Amino acid sequence: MDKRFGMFIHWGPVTLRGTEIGWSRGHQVALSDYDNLYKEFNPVLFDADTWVKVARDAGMKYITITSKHHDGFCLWPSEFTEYDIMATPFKKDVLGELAKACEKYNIRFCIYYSLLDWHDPDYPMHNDGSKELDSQANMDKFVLTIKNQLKELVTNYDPYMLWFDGQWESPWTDEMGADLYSYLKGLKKDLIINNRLGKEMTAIHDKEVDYTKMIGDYDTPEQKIGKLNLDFPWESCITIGNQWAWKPNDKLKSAKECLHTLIRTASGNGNLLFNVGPMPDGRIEQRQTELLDQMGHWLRSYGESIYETTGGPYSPTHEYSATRKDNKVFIHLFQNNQSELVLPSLKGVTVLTASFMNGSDVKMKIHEGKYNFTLPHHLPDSISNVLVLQLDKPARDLSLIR
Ligand code: H79
Repeated sequence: MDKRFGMFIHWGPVTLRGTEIGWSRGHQVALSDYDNLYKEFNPVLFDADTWVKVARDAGMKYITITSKHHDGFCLWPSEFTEYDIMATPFKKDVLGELAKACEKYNIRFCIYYSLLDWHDPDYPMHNDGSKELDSQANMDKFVLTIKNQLKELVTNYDPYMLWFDGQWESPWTDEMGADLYSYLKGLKKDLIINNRLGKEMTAIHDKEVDYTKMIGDYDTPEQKIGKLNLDFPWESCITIGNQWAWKPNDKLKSAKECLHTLIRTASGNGNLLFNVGPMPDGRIEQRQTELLDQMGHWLRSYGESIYETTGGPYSPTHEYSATRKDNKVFIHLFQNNQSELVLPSLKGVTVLTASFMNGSDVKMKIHEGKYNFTLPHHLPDSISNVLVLQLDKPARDLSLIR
């Protein structure tokens, strides 16, 4: 959790059509077309070092790549299927090259793996939204295949984390999830595994979760920022544009939205797994790398307020959110046209100084149990500003102010 910021990569033959990897098969793209795209998948401009450097320069500490998404196509040479990268004209081990580059640049290498598979006849559902279960399918056999593939992945690429998906479908059960969890920990005991081995998760809907029912080490809110939680680790996965897989001219978030997404995540004590979708030729689109560069630029000045911090003590509002570390509370300001900021005072500590990170001191008055900060007309940073409260005691011990 101290790493705070990782890169999610969704990639595969579907990028040749520019439609979504998770639900365009048999919809925007005809089945017969979709299932033959691998024959044309030839990303000759793929360079693992370049991808990893983009992540590193953005301030990301780990990379999680789709080894196999719901469509069943595998980005590594797998002994247990023909439907993999070796069947394409490209014939290179994308996962292997990426794992090696991650090692070289000290970035943690992590693997996404979908538990459903539209391509494998043993899995009972053969497309997105299937209503009927195929009686010819064999879930026991399918689970064996999954275990074989995962053993292959863990043995060959030594991932730091595994990111499962698709466990909401009816053929998958919590029993299978619990069994797979202990199987994987048996293969590598310090492997970190997300909670999509079991049904209980925050996911897309804002439902209250029962942490005792979860199977996995951390929660995975999808396309939304998780709630402030100091007790259970979480990581939000969020796209830089609208689609997971590359889409030409996809509407991307602004640099400010990208940064505020990261800041709000850290303020909730969570991680951000920020998704990019590389193009079918193997490059990450320049519009995406430019945004990531801007995040990296900001983080080089303000990283102390993000990495290795704890969320809170203030609950996030539309105006601000907070992180803390050592004797400091960092107040992240989301607006830049305020003349004043009022915060409830912190109990049992004294604010020694208040100043802008990379800027000047800020005038603070205490009035009726509240801190009143006078904010200048011109703020030091054009994208996102941080007010630092220097305390006389460690900020970590402060209770949350809801
Ligand atoms: O890989 C990306 C998406 O392609 C994949 N997850 C991210 C990381 C994804 N596949 N499908 N979906 C997302 C949408 C699934 C939504 C739902 Fe449900 C499944 C709605 C109802 C069933 C799971 C259970 C989520 C909410 C309840």
